[in-house]
Amino acid sequence: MTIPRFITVEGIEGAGKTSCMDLLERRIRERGHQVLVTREPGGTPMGEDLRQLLLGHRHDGMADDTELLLMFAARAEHLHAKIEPALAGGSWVLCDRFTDATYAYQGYGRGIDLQRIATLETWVQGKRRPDLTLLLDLPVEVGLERAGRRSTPDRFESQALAFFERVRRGYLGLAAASPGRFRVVDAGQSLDKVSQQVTAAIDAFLDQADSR
Ligand code: T5A
Repeated sequence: MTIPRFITVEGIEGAGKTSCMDLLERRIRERGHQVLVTREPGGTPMGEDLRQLLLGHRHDGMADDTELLLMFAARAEHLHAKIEPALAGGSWVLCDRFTDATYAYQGYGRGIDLQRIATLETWVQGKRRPDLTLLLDLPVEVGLERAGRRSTPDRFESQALAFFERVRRGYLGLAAASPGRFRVVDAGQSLDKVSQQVTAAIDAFLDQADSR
């Protein structure tokens, strides 16, 4: 049996992660693998409650450290209750955002020391890291315009443009530092063209995983 793989999808708001997740799930299932589809923050009943605290406007003045710790609290529960049991049971896991989002948003966006994030990452995750991360990259203005078309802005979407520029640069820096794990997709193109790039990336990964 193929070793189950942990795949994450990242990108700024409006990058198109939702359509990308659907496509990835379909391609993985077509190869005969079970796959658990989940998201962060969230993925468990407690994680979804924390998501509401983090994304809603009830706590607009939340301290940056509180935000960081709540992200990792949700992640600890998610790993314990959902991700690790799924992988141990032979299912692949496909997650909409994971710890790269913490580096990008809390680290590069808010300015929290990256070393503190790395300490929490090791504490909460041990050696667990994604096997493949698709980064949907696009200009900030395009992403925010797409996201804004859809709903009223959440606590993150209400941030200034400069915040998202730092987040985007942070993501690209993370991808450059781990080229073996990341595939960067040009998400500023039409949905068809984005889908082609995502399909090529996941098919190549599946070919490699299935041949082992
Ligand atoms: N966060 C999260 C942290 O700060 N730290 C962390 O550790 C974690 C885990 C989560 C928020 O929490 C933050 C980051 C986030 O701010 P979320 O709901 O997961 O929020 O993330 P969002 O980015 O807000 O989700 P969005 O739904 O806005 O983005 P998507 O999923 O990337 O965008 P999607 O697919 O819904 O597309 C948006 C719109 O664009 C259209 C779609 O049809 C849709 O209308 N679209 C396109 N239009 C034209 N061309 C294309 N190629 C298109 N692709 C999509």
